[in-house]
Amino acid sequence: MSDVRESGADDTVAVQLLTPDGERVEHPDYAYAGTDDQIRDLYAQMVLVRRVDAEAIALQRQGELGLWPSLLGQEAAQIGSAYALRSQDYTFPTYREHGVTISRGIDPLRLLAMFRGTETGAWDMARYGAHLYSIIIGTQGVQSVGYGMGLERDGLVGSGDPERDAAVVCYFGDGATSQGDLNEGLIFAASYNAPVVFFCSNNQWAISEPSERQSRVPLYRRAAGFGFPGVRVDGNDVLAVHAVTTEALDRARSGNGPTFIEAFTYRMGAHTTSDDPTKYRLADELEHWRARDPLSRVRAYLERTGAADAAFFDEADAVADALAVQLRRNCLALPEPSLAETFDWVYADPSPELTEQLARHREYAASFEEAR
Ligand SMILES: Cc1ncc(C[n+]2csc(CCOP(=O)(O)OP(=O)(O)O)c2C)c(N)n1
Repeated sequence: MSDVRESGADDTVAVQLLTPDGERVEHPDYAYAGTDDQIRDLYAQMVLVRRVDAEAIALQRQGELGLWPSLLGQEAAQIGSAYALRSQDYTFPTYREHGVTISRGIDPLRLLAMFRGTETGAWDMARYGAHLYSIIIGTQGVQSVGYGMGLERDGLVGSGDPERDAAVVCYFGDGATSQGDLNEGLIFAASYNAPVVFFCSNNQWAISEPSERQSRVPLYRRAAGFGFPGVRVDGNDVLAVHAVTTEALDRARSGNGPTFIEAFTYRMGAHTTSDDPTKYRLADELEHWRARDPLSRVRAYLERTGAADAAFFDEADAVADALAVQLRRNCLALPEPSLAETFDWVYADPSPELTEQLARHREYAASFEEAR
């Protein structure tokens, strides 16, 4: 399709193991090592997170959420990379990485609660190995390297014990690569050989700014300038994303330093529910990418090889629908937050000032009760 803008057009270099038609293909450097059972699991997870996403958009449209950044089209990048993680690894997600956070074990209701404004997203980060969402673009670059350097100094990198060695995945978008902080992170990671996988979901748009306007070279090639490997993967191919991320994580955990992964994908929806992409991009482009849908190629593979039957697909849809129904019910029933709770997650050991502020707040709140 010659009239379709395809930024970073050397698409041929992207690692691909499953074509848009669902054919498994070989690559000289990467292979998907999982079984068909695991591919079915990847598919079911992608169905699940797509369904959560659709329900969240519907809730926002009905006025129940303030905002929602959709993951539509990026399911393979998120689930494929998240499935390569071990429990001891740590992730820094952006505001769009719902598939990653759900995969880390965070209840999707907590994500809705954050965008409903009933909580600030203060989950137990150490327990889930997932930092809070990064809303300010690119900040997580330096944080990820700091965390990775901490892992290394704690002796948790390169010890040779796979149950112990850990790494960090820093998720960010193509737009974030234009931010200073992110580049500082890349430099520090190179200088200190930090165990960080920089995972760029190049969905080709930073709101209305196309990635090709922000970089003269495909993003994965920037890694060479920092002195560590960069690889472009077909971000809509869950098997390739899994294989490439697994390799990068192994490198990082074993003490061989950072990798930059550019998952070349496409944001099928609006930037957030506050955005109208028809103002800045063409319908043709959407059609071009619809044919590269991350879920339908896995489904085509599973159907053609007979690795899954109609009952499996119905079940995956039914599980996702049931979760959506439950999520909607629980979202509408979320309690109003109490101001006192905002004090809970500030310090492990609250400072005397905060303790006093909390006491004063409690007294003030109680005065309303007494006045009733
Ligand atoms: C430092 C900073 N500048 C601007 C913004 C406003 N903003 C929110 S999202 C966004 C675009 C980010 O694009 P990208 O990094 O490609 O991620 P995507 O939303 O496409 O996943 C911008 C500019 C912000 N949140 N932080």
